[in-house]
Amino acid sequence: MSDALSIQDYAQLSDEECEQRILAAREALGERLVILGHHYQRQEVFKFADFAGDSLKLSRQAANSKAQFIVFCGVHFMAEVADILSRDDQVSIIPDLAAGCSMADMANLAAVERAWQELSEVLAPDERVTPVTYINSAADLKAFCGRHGGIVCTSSNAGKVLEWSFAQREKVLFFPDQHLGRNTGYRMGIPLEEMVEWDFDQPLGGLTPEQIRKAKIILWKGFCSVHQMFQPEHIDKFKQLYPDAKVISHPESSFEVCQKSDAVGSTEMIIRTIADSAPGTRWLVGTELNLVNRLHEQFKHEGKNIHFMSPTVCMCSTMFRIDPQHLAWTLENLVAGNIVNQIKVAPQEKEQARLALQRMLDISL
Ligand code: CIZ
Ligand code: SF4
Repeated sequence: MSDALSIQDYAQLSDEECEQRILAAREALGERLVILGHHYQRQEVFKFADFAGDSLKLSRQAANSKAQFIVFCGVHFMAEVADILSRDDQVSIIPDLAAGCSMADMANLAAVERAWQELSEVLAPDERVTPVTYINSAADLKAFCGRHGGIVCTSSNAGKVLEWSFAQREKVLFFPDQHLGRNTGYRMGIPLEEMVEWDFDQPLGGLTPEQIRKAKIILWKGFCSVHQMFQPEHIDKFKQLYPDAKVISHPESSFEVCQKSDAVGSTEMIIRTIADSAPGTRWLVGTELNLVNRLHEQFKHEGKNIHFMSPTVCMCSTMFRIDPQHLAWTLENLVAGNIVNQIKVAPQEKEQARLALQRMLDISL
């Protein structure tokens, strides 16, 4: 172990210099290292990934790999999931600790515990409400779900997870993303009036006891700042220009956008659907820009036309924090025997969070 190398010394390096150093460090670390790249990562970083995928697929990869060091090019909650699902001797690392998720930050343990407490003034939540957290949430919220008979979901399995949840208890408290909750609930046949919004800044979520008693799903008022940029008008304008084109959106987009889309699904589903479509198909895609740009590059040779839904450039700014400079810094530190930016979930929290994740894995195989 030597003194840790400082990130300041990397800030001025060009992407090309970083590339050489990343490749050399990767070579030196060999099988001790696995680099995971989320679909929303910028290409300059994504190209170094040993595995690409959504948060869940990547965490599974990590847990099944022999590697000692799991370098997660994604955001904080993903590196936490990798730590929770991996073996004790594996180390989960994020190249920049500031790569959080603004949606995940919209729900915290204190606010969710307060909500649970307030709900108990109206009904007995531990008997009547299944707490469901989207994987885009901190580990302590996954642990909350673990100890209250709840579960985690991703955008690929939210429907199955809600079915499981209703088989346990009559209602669901869904956090932090109202849109994924509403879009999935509606698709299952739950009318909009039976899905109420919990405003975490208001006493009793801004709801009356009567509204809570009648609700099937209580939706936390969180959202993704990237996916909320997509508007139904973008779809209308596009369809005027290209009446035969198809529209595909991520379920973190608003209800109105999802209703106007031909297909709605997770990043993995979006990629699969476009890959399986016929040559010549034109798509309007409502998800993060880096993924849409990559799809455009990947499929233009098959004559598929891929368009981004918003007229403004909207990227996930926290994903963007992972750059070649931080990746080079992380890997060269590992070569020098220094572990930087390890993400380590506390043991009890880890056990309870794993329980909630395991319930999800058991039903979504
Ligand atoms: O679960 C993920 O990786 C995210 C954030 C989105 C998706 O649909 O894959
Ligand atoms: Fe979070 Fe939205 Fe970024 Fe996904 S795109 S990581 S939900 S802020």
